[in-house]
Amino acid sequence: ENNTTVRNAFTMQLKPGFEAEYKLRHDTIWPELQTLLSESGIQDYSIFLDEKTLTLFAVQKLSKDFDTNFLPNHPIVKKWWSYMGDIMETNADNSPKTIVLKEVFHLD
Ligand code: RM4
Repeated sequence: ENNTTVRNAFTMQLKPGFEAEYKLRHDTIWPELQTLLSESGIQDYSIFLDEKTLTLFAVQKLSKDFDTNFLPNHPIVKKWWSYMGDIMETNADNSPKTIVLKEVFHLD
């Protein structure tokens, strides 16, 4: 990796039976959310599904000056989280339950 980005990874949890729906909602992600995520400094963002456990594995490449407080407080993100809340394990504020992962290996 170069010195202007950092890697970030975390897991979320999908509810049973919503595998296709989760993919569909991301295939048709709101354009305003996509723009917001990019402009916030997420330069690369993938989500993988473990079909056995329904764990969602998210991995991102973030700008070094990425502000972790910006997205969770943005109205578009809050609206997306409320929209997604019926198919994911969530906290009381509709944000997805996440577990931050520790990097143990990287090969460029
Ligand atoms: C996920 C979840 C994440 C969001 C992505 C785009 O379902 O809501 O928080 O970053 O969508």
